[in-house]
Amino acid sequence: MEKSIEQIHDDALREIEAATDDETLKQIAVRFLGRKGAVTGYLRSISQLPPDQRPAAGKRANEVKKLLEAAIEAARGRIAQAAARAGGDIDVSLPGRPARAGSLHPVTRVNNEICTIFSRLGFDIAEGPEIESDYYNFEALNFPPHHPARDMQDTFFVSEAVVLRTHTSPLQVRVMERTQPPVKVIAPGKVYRCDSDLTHSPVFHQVEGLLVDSNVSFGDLKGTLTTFIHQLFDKQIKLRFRPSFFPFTEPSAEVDIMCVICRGRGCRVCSHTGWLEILGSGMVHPAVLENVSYDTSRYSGFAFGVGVERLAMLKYGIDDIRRFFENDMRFLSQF
Ligand code: 2NL
Repeated sequence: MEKSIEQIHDDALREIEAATDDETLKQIAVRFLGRKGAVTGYLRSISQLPPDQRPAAGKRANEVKKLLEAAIEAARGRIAQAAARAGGDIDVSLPGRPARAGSLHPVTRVNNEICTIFSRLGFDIAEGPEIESDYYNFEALNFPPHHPARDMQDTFFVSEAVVLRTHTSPLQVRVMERTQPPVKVIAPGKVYRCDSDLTHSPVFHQVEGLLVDSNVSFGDLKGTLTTFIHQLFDKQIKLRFRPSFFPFTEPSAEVDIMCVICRGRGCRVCSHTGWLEILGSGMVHPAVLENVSYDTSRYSGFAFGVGVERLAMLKYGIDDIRRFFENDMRFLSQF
């Protein structure tokens, strides 16, 4: 017998510890534990020992075999870890990939700002159906049957008596039907008109406001809208009220604000007038109040309507309304 089992054990452990790759480990396993390996050779040679030494020698040789198998397995783990650290499969020191955060659509942002401003002024927020009856969209709002304003609005008809709402006023009619004054409500939402170009989209967002109480004057309307514009843009922005016409208000006024792009000096956006048309408003027509059975000798009110896309275009300097609806991530991620 050339080598003692202890000698084989020591030699193998030294080689296993020195190994730095899997291939070397495999060769070590073959040379020591394989069919023609050192440990296997030793086990065969036990038969040549005196009978009384054989059991102890066999037991120890089997122990060594187990110890070496475990040592090789441990070395395999050590080598895999070292490889990973040196740029293998997983580099645990890499910074994490940041999750892509979404952002609110500019129309949603401006809509929320408008709602926040009016909430702070004490207005409730009403929501309701986009598919409306002719009654709520037109008749209750003092558009007589066959009134030219119905064509003027370029309405999408679902059937003869059902339309896609052309404004959010019908919501306010529903609120008035179920509550007695004081009523102080805004109605944000999608509205539909058969119209499409640089500044018109067939679907757009509107916020309408309504206040009905005793002793409501045109001065209250002016004060409320002035506060609103000053909070949405800034306190330097001037407003002017021009006579206008809507079937549902009397008197009616269109509200212009000082151009927020050139601050009144004149530019392309305001067509060199220094002013921008942004709101429709007026004192609620008594016929509208009568349609919801309000006592017109006790109550009066003001109302207004504003297009959200129009405000968002001015706030962010966007010149084509269609940008809002194209879902171009490069455009949307700027907000
Ligand atoms: C515009 C015009 C306006 C109203 C909306 C209203 C609602 C009720 C009664 C009376 Cl329930 N009026 N809303 C009043 C005046 C103008 O909107 O050009 N909007 C973009």
